[in-house]
Amino acid sequence: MAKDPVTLEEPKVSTEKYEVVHQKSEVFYPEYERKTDLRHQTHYCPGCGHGVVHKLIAEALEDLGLQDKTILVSPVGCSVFAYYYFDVGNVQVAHGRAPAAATGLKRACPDKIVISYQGDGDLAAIGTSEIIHAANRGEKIAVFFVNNAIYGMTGGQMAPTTLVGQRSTTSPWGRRPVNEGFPMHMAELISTLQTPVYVERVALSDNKNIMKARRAVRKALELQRDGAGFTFVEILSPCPTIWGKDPVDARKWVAEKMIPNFPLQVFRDRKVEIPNNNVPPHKTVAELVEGERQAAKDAMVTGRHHHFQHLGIKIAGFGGQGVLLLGQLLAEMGMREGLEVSWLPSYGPEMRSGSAHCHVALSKERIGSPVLSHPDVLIAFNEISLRKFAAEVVPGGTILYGREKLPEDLNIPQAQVICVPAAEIADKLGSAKVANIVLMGALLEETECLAATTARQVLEAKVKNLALLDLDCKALDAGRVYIDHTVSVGAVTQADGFAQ
Ligand SMILES: Cc1ncc(C[n+]2csc(CCOP(=O)(O)OP(=O)(O)O)c2C)c(N)n1
Ligand code: SF4
Repeated sequence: MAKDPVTLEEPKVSTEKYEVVHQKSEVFYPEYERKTDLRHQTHYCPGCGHGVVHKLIAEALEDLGLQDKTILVSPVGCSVFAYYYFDVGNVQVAHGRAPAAATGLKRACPDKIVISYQGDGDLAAIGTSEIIHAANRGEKIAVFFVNNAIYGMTGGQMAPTTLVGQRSTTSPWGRRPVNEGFPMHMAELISTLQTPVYVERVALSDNKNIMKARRAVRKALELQRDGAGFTFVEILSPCPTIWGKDPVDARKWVAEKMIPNFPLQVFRDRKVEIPNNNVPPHKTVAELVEGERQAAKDAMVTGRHHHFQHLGIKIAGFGGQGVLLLGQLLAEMGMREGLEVSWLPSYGPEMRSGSAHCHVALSKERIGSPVLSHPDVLIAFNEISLRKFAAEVVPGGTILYGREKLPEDLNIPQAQVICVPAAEIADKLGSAKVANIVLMGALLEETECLAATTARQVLEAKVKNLALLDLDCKALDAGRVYIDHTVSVGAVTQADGFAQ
């Protein structure tokens, strides 16, 4: 006999007899839109401390009336989705970078309350330098540091805060100080710095301690409201799932194992006066952009006709030869002549002698990409760069090679190659340093892409040392004259310096 289909009925629970005393703070969204269903619950595991910390922060923001002024920076870690829950300004950042992002936000919007919410992997491992320097600068941000002694999100790797003897997937025999070092005490570390105004460690081990944590969270936010300075609250927090415990045992573990290792304490609670002299005048981003725009307009050389729609120039050589600077000067000149420009540098970790190149685009239209796969012009300061990039130049393009002769075995059929012994010319003028400006002069003369008068204006604006400016102007002229001479002599063969 066929059975009736089973239907699930909504459980009938009457709330008539009950008064609802626990309500969700209005700082949380009414519904969490992370998923199409389960819009009333977070993604946290049952018994996870993150949910409790969220609640403490939300209630404090609500009670202090700070919801509309708050920007919460959420980290990478289990709390990555905090922005789905808090109805405040939200930014989610790369792993460990929350204090750096919070710094930028607070400096750009000084009247906002900025919160950096971080786990122990995020704050004490990949983000160690960000948190220490933000604390040392005394950034006016509230950091809530949820220490659960493990990487929760990624399945339980050892964190800097993992206890001695505690097992993790990356310390399967238990953490051994001889191999992995001792746990890091971030609240203690930060309280050695001069600038923080408030540093406290609290725990979510039992209701009494949760009430203390509540007070600490509130106090940190009050201090932010009052513009006091850097505040740091470390919260020892259960992670039942990764610890392999039920929620009750996980709380016990916080009390019995974590607190003895990470003592609960107020490490710092004081007003700090930081001398505020010699601070540059504060301008808003809009004022700065407008100022730059006006300066660019004022400096613009108008009325020049450019014979190209788009010109791509690649400049390559060693670090220290002025490769990148030459690109910047050309871009600046292009701007002054009313063109769209881009400058894209690329260099190795070495400051000097490593390879360096840059792409400069000059265009009458907006530039789609600053990367030039096929430049119209290559300025190669040395043989390595010439060999590496010559084939990229477009057919009919131009190569300025900063040596007297081309290597004999090198054949570059598609482009016109002009050899300009820039270092020798610069040397004769008094300094090999201006070889890049010699090449700039050669480029302007050969391609007529930008005016020599603009080059002089840019040099005058950039070079403050008058002797050097004089040398640069001479180098510019010398590069131009060299091309004039080469072209007028005309009959120079490829191996000697000029090739078609
Ligand atoms: C640059 C980068 N490196 C590594 C990761 C992988 N990763 C994601 S979360 C995480 C650790 C999170 O641990 P914790 O900050 O303690 O937060 P919890 O999940 O325990 O709350 C790591 C290493 C990543 N997302 N990005
Ligand atoms: S893994 Fe741990 S920290 Fe992450 S949500 Fe679950 S209990 Fe919380």
